[in-house]
Amino acid sequence: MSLKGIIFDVDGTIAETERDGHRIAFNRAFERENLSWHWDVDLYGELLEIGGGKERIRYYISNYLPSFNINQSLDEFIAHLHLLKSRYYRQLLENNSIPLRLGVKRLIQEAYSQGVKVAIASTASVANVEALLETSLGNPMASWFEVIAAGDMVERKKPAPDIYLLALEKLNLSPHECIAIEDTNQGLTAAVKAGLKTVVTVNQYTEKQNFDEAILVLNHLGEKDLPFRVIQGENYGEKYFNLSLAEKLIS
Ligand code: XBP
Repeated sequence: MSLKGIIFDVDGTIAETERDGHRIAFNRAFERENLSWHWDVDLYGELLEIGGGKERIRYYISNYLPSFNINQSLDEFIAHLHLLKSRYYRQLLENNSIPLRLGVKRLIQEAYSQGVKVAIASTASVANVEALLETSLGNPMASWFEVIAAGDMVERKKPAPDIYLLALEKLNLSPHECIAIEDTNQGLTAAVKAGLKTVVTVNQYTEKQNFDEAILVLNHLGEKDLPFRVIQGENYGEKYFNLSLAEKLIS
């Protein structure tokens, strides 16, 4: 098999964490700090254009709150707010873990059992990625990820290719030996710029985005008895996303 690695994006791809996970945690942190900010579902959809929680807060302050002022450094304020938010996010996951998207667990198991490496390339912070993997996959599956490339490990976040390039370097694999799985246009751009063939599984926030550069666009990865719907691309007669389809897509 030429396929040696699968690199997963996290938020929105492995699990639907944005609307009912990160968004809620941001709002709890704002309340805790007595800020009258509230990110509703639609506003959060707009803010998702900005990858990274700290970057998203900074963007919100400069674009939505022009007269906002504080008596401390803005960097420190944002770092503090983000730390609080990350604690609430972990609590949310621990109390009410967010389920994995359809087909994700099966694909990880299939890859692991056939010696295909699995890795993460995410804009979210390492702590938040690990919290999701631990609560949704548990052990030992969470430890099957050979590489977790995430958050501030690179300077430029998606749509820059840096996080995917880092994942490839740590995997010690070249792009043509791997496939990436993403859910957003920014993530797709990052993966494609890193030279990776990329499959997109859309979700509520991303279904209207442009995915022309994807090798395949699906509603989800599917299961034997719950086939995917192909939105764009060739599925080679397969009904759910498996290693055999991945192999054909990278060949
Ligand atoms: C998702 C993101 C993250 C999360 C919040 O990244 O852009 O910023 O929304 O996580 P990906 P943090 O889809 O690449 O996994 O607060 O930890 O940044």
